[in-house]
This record gives sequence, structure tokens and C-alpha cells, in this order.
Amino acid sequence: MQELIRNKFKDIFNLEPTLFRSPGRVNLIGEHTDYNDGFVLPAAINKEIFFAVAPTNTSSVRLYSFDMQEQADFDLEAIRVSDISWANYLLGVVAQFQKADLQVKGFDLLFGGNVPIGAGLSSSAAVECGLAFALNQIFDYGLDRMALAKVAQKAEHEFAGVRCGIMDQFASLFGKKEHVVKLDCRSLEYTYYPFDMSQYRIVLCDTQVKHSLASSEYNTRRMECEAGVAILQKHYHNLISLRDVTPEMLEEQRTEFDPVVFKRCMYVVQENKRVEEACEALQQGNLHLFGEKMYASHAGLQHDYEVSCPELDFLVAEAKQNTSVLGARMMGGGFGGCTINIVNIAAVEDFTHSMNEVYEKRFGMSLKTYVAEIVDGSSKIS
Ligand code: GAF
Repeated sequence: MQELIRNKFKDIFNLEPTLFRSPGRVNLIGEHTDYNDGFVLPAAINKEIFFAVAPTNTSSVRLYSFDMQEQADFDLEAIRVSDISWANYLLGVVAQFQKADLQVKGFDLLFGGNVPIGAGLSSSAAVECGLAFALNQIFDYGLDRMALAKVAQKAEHEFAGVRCGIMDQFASLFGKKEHVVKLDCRSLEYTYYPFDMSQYRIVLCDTQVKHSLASSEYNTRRMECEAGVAILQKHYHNLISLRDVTPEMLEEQRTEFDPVVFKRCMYVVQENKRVEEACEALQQGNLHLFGEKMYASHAGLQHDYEVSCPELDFLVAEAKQNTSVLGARMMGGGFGGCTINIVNIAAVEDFTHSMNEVYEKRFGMSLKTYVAEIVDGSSKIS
């Protein structure tokens, strides 16, 4: 793929590019916790976006999407949200650097890869992080990876209109081969845990659906969490976010809550606890317990946070009946995309085959499955 990207770049722009790569991510557990100052446990995977970039002596950027086979040119003096939606992930990054008074000079860029779009594997974060990483190197800004993650996150807020947390951008930049990484989204401290793949594989089942409510409901969930925090702050003056809340504190104030807001908040509080318990299980080598936490996470997302959908629920219920699967859950923002499954190595083929069969029978459409490998975060190739 990277050679295709390099050659296409040369054909179109007639320059010698530098190549970069930036991965998508999975999240083992800790969903919708990042924007509540909580914990997440993602990993970068071998679904990646490749970038060919070269500086030019102009005041414009020429962007080419390999997947769309489309070019869009922009004047650096007038970077704003565009009608070309794929370009916005890139323009958003340029705008953030400009806002931070870092000089963005003209450049040509061609990008493309194999992160499925809309599958909940963070193709958008991979694009944002890849460009942030590339420009940081090419123009020598000297920013560290955390600063780049924040640039990429702001790009998503301001140019894609999703008020996402930092998990996806963090995972794309901080991934480490064969490790998952627990991030404290408040302090931004992180710990790598080896993920022993000698007996198990991470299998992704892509529903191939993306229900249209995804981004509006995402922003609604954030507001519901903020509404819950506002109620609790009347009683606990030092409380900043749901990260500071226990189930008991919530129960005590239940009567003041709208029932929907209450269950949203309870889910977040419990999910934070589950991430900590899952990490302990991982440290003890207890993958069975880890898997149980994944199923519990899905149940919360399905019934209390209500960001799942029939296709995801069906796949998780099927996985749960399969003794070769340790744990499964929906992943990412929800309303479609993938489930993540921890599957016994010897059973991977049977598992994907039977999941395909039952999914097709139930929904009349095909399922896509991927075996994900955990890889390093964004890097320069050559
Ligand atoms: C999306 C967001 F981009 C992340 O920040 C995170 O909130 C996730 O949904 C849910 O855990 O991927």
C-alpha cells in the first residue's frame, strides 16, 4: 500500500515525498469515559493510513485522497471548514497549527489506507494524527506526541463537529506493538500492559452499518453527563466530572435526577470502575475475568447509555454463546461499526465463519471480519 501511495504522489505532484503512517485503534474497554475524565484501554492496530507529503514553495496546500481519487486545493491564508468532507480532517489540523502561531508553509499531500470508514476504528483520528505528526516533522515544530494528540482532537471538534474525547487520537499516536495502554484522561498519565496474544486473537466484526444518529447522539450524551455533574456539584463542591463520582454518591441524589440522565451517569461511573478491574485482571493474567468485564461493558452501553443498535447487540449475544470467545462488546461511539471479540486462536476461523452465517441470515447483509494485530503508533516510514 505504501508504495502505491508513494508512486501515485509522484505521478500527481511530480515531487519526491516523505512517507508516514498512522494507525486506527481498538478499545478493549472504557467506552464514553474519555470525555468524563475517566479511563480507557485502547491499542493501535494494523489498519493504517499512509501519507506521502512534500513541502512546496507556495502558499497553498494540495490534498489528494487516494480512496476518493479526488484532489482539493486550498489557500493557506483562508483555511476554513470545507464542503469536501474528507478534506476537513486535514484542514482542521492545519488550522490548529495556525492558531498556535506555528507557521504552516505550502505542501502537497496524498493519503490513503485500509482503515474502514465508519467502522468505529477511528479512521478520522488516524488521518488527523498522521498529518499532525507529518507536519510536526516536516516543519520542525518540536511538539511531543501528547501535544499532537490535542491538536488532532481539536481538529475533530472544530472541523468535523464532533466533541470527541482524546482516546482515539491518543491511541493512534501512543500505540505500542503487542500492548494495550491505559490512559487516565484527566491527568493524561498512561501505562502500557502487555497483551498476551499467544492463545487469543482480537477479532473485529464489522456490522457494515452506521446509523445516522451517531454524531448527534454523541454530543447529546456529553450534555447528559454534564447535566448530571451540574446536579451533583450542588452537593459536592469539589466535584469536577463523573470521574469523581461513586455509585453511592449517585444513588443518594437519585431523586433529583431525570431517570435518563441518571442511568447515563451510572453507566459512566460503573464503566470507569470496570476499566480498573479489567486492568487488574490483565495484570494477573486472568483473561476470563477480563472478558466478563467486556460483556458487562456492552450491557451498560446497550441498556443504560443506549448507544448500541440491534446489529451490535445481536453479534455480542451470539459471541456470548460461543465458548471460544472470552469477551465481546461494541466499540467506539456506537450506533454501528464493529464489535471487538477476544477469540481462542484455534477457533478464529470457525468463529468468523459462523458469525458471518448468522448475521447474513438475520439481517440479510454480509458481515466483515478482521483479525487485528496491535502495532506501534504514528511514525515516519522513510
Ligand atoms: C468516539 C470518540 F471519538 C472517542 O473520543 C470516545 O469518546 C469514543 O467514541 C467512545 O468511547 O470514538
